[in-house]
Amino acid sequence: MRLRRLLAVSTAGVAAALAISTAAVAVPSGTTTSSAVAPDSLRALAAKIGLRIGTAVIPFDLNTANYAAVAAGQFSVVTPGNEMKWQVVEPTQGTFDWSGADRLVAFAQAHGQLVRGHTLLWHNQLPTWLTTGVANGTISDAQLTDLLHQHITTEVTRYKGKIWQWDVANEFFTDSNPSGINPNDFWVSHLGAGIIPQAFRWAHEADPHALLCYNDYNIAGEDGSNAKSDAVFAWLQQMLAQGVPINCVGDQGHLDTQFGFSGTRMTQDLQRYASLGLKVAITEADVRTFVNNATDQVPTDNLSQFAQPFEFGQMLKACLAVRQCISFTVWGFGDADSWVPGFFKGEGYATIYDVNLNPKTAYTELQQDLQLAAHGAPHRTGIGADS
Ligand code: 9MR
Repeated sequence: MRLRRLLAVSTAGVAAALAISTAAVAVPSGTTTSSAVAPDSLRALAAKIGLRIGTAVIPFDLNTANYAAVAAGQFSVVTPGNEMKWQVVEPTQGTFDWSGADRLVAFAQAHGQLVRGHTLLWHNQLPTWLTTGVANGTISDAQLTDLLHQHITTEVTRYKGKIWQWDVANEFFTDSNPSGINPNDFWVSHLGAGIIPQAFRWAHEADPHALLCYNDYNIAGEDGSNAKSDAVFAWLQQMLAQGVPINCVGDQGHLDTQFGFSGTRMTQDLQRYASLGLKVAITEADVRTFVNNATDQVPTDNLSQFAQPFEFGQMLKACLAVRQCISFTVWGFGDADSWVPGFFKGEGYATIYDVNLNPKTAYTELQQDLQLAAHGAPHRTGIGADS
C-alpha cells in the first residue's frame, strides 16, 4: 500500500468529579461509565468538547496489566485491529470465533468506552475458504453475494447496540489521479460497485442505530493532489442522493514523516464531507519514520522526533476544527504493537508510546492540543446515528 501518509491540572477534587461524560452520546446499551480516569488523560480532556479519543487494540494483550491500563486510562473508544475481520471471525465456513471481538467489547463496556467495528467489506483478510472457492469456481457470484449478506447480518446482529461506528466498507478507491472505485477490487470485480451501497443497507437493517462509515486512507489531504478525496466526495454525494444509509467518513491517517504534512487540506476535506450531513472521524492515525531497528525503533534522523509529533498534532487539530469530527483514533498506542515495522522496511516509531509503553512527545502533543481545545474548539453534539 502506498500510504503517506501540559499542562496537567490535577487536583484530587477535579479527579473525583471528572468521570467521562456520556450524556451527549447515543451510548450503546450495557456501556458503563468508568470511574477513575485521570483528568489530564487524553480521553478526559477530549470529553470536555464531546470528542472521543480512540485506539486500535489487540484484545488478548488486554490481559497484560500495563497495556490494559493505558487502553482504559487514555481512550474512550476502541477498535479491534483485526478481530472483527471476516478471516478471524469465520476461519472455517460455518465455524465462528468471536473470542477476540467479545473480549474487546466486554473490556469497552467495563471501562466506559465505545467501540468502532472494523471492517465488514474489504478485499483484504478474507477467509481462505472464501477466496479459494471464488477462485476455483465452487462459489458463484450469486453465492458470494449471499455469503456476504449473511456475514454482515450475522456480525452486525451479534453486536447490535454495542457498536458506535461500523467501518462498513474499507479502501475501495484507487491511488491514481483521477481516482475512482477500483475495478480490480475483489468485491467490485465479482459483484460490481453496487455491492458497496448494498453492504450499507444490510448493515443498517441489522443495526439501525449504529453509525455506518466509509473508511479509507489518503482521503483527507494526504496525497497532495487531493484526487482520492475528490473521488470519494463525488461518490458520497451520489450515494446520499440515492438514500444509501451512510452516516460517516473515516480517514485513516497513516502518515510518514518523509512526505511532510500540513493539516490545512485535511481540515478542508473533513469539512467538505461534513457539509454533506455526515460525521467524520480520523480512524487509524499513525506517523512512521525511519528507525535504527524494529526492536528499539529509534529514529535515524533527529528531526523526525519533531516532525512525528508535529504531524500527529496537525491531524488532531484538523479534527478539532471540524465540529462533525466525532472521534480521533490512533492505530495502536505502542511502537512494539504497531503494524508499521512489519509492513514498511526500516520504518517504525509510528505511535504515541515507545516500545516500553512510555509516552512520547507525540502523546504530549495530543494532550496539549486537547487542553487548548477545551478553550475554544467547537463542542461535538448529537453524535449517535439517529441525530
Ligand atoms: O493493523 C492491522 C495488521 O495487524 C494486519 O496485519 C493488517 C493486514 O492488512 O491490517 C492492519 O490494519 C489495517 C486496517 O485494517 C485497514 N487499514 C490499514 C491498516 C494497516 O494495514
